[in-house]
Amino acid sequence: MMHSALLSLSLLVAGAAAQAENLYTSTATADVEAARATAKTSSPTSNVKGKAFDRFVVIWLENTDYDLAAGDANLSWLAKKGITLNGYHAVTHPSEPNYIAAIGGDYFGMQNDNFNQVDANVSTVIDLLEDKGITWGEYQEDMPYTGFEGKAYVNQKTGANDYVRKHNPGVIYNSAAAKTDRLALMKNLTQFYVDLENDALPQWMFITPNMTSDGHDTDVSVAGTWTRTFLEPLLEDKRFMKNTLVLVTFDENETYSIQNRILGILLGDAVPSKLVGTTDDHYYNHYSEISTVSANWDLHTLGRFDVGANVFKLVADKTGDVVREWDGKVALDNMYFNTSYAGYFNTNGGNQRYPGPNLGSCTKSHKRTVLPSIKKAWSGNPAPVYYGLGVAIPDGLNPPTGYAPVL
Ligand SMILES: *[C@@H]1O[C@H](CO)[C@@H](O)[C@H](O)[C@H]1NC(C)=O
Ligand SMILES: *[C@@H]1O[C@H](CO)[C@@H](O)[C@H](O)[C@H]1NC(C)=O
Ligand SMILES: *[C@@H]1O[C@H](CO)[C@@H](O)[C@H](O)[C@H]1NC(C)=O
Ligand SMILES: *[C@@H]1O[C@H](CO)[C@@H](O)[C@H](O)[C@H]1NC(C)=O
Ligand SMILES: *[C@@H]1O[C@H](CO)[C@@H](O)[C@H](O)[C@H]1NC(C)=O
Ligand SMILES: CC(=O)N[C@H]1CO[C@H](CO)[C@@H](O)[C@@H]1O
Repeated sequence: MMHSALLSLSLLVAGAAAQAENLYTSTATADVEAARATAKTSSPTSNVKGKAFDRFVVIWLENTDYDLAAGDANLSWLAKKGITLNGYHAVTHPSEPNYIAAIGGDYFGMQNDNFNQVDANVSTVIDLLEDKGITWGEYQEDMPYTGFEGKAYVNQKTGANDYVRKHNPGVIYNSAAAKTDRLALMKNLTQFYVDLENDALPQWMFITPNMTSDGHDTDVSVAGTWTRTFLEPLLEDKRFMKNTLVLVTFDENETYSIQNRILGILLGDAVPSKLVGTTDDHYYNHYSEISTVSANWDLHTLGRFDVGANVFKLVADKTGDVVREWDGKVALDNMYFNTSYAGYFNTNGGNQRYPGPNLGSCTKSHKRTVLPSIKKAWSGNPAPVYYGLGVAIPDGLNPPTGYAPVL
C-alpha cells in the first residue's frame, strides 16, 4: 500500500519533470506574459581556477565566409587585440547542427533547423561543468524570458526575426531543458547586464545576438559593429575580465560549395600579451570549444568528438595537451564539411540510431576520462560507437561507417 503510494508519487514527479522541456514553448502574448511573470532566473557564481583561464565566453555570429569576416573593420579591430584562429572550421550546414555540436560533441546527423530535442540521455558540456562546480549560463538576445523554449520569438513591434531556438544550444538538449534549475540559467541579454552589475556572471557562458545583430538577416558589418559595441567596454571591465578568454566565431561559412572555414578570434585578459596580434593556423572546429574547457578545468569528457578535438594552442601550452595536425584519410583541403552524415535527426532518412560515446577513450595527448554518469548510462548499450581519438572528424561526403547520408 505504502509502496504503491510512494511509487505513484515518484511517477508523478518524474512525469512533471519530464515535461519541463515542453512547458514554455507558446508564443501567444498572454502565455508569454504569464510565463515571464513566474520564470525563475538564477545567477549562481563560482570561482574554480583554471590552468589557462577562469572564465570562458563564447559569442557566435552567423553565416559568414572566412575572408569576408576577416575583412570586416570591426572584427579585425577585435582580432588585433587577440589571436586570430586561421584554421577554424564549422562541422556542417545549416545552423542548428553546428550549435548543438559545440556543446554536445556531435550533431547526430542533423541537416535541418527544425524544432529538435536531443534525448535526455545525451550529455553536454553543461554536465561536465556542473560536475566540477563551475557555473554556466546562456545569454540569448531578445529571448522573451528566462527558460523560454519556443521555436522563435519575433520583434513584437515590427514582426522581424529576433530570438530563435536554433541558435540556443542548451535548450535543444533535454538533458538541460527538462530541468527547471537549468532552464533558469538560459537567460536573455538584458539579464547579462543585470548579472554584470551584480558581479554575478558565471564562469562559462554562451552568448547569441539576435537575428539582426548576428548578421543572419543582415551582413557581417552589422555583426562586426554589434560585436565591437558589445565587447569594447567589457574589455576594460574588471567585472567581466577575470582571467577571461573570449571566443568570437561563426556557426558556418555562407557558401555551401566551398570549404566551411570560419573566422575565430580569441580575446580577453587570459590571452598572454606576447600573443596579442598573432595568428594561430592550427586546425580547430566547434568540438575544440568543449575540449579546451575540459583541458582548462580538468573536466571529464563526453566521449564523443570532444575527446580528439584540438585544444586551443594558448590553453594547450598550459595544460600539456598536444595540438595535432589533421589526421584524416582525406586531406583537410578536400574536406568541405558542407553536408551532414546520417543520424537521429536526419530527416532525409538513413541510420537514425544515436551512436554511443566511446567509453574507454582518452588519448596520448591527455588523460581525461568520460564523465561517470555517461559511463553509467551507456555502458552495455549496443549502440555503434564511431568516435575515434584522432583530430579528424567525418562529414557527409566522408561519413562514419554505417551513417552514409541519403542525399
Ligand atoms: C529578459 O528576461 C527577463 C527575465 O525573464 C524578462 O523579465 C525580460 O522581459 C526579458 N527581456 C526582454 C527584452 O525580453
Ligand atoms: C536586435 O538587437 C538590436 C540591438 O542589439 C536591436 O537594435 C534590434 O531592435 C533587435 N531586434 C531586431 C529585430 O532588430
Ligand atoms: C565599425 O566600423 C565602421 C567602419 O567600417 C565604423 O564607422 C564604426 O564606427 C565601427 N563601429 C564601432 C562600434 O566601432
Ligand atoms: C559541398 O562541396 C562540394 C565541393 O565543392 C560540392 O561538390 C557539393 O555539392 C557541396 N555540397 C553541398 C550540399 O552544397
Ligand atoms: C537514449 O535514448 C534513445 C532515444 O530514446 C534510445 O534509443 C537509446 O537507447 C537511449 N540510450 C541509452 C543508453 O539509454
Ligand atoms: C576555407 C575557406 O575560407 N573557405 C571559403 C569561405 O568563404 C570565402 C569567401 O569569402 C572563400 O574565399 C573561402 O575559400
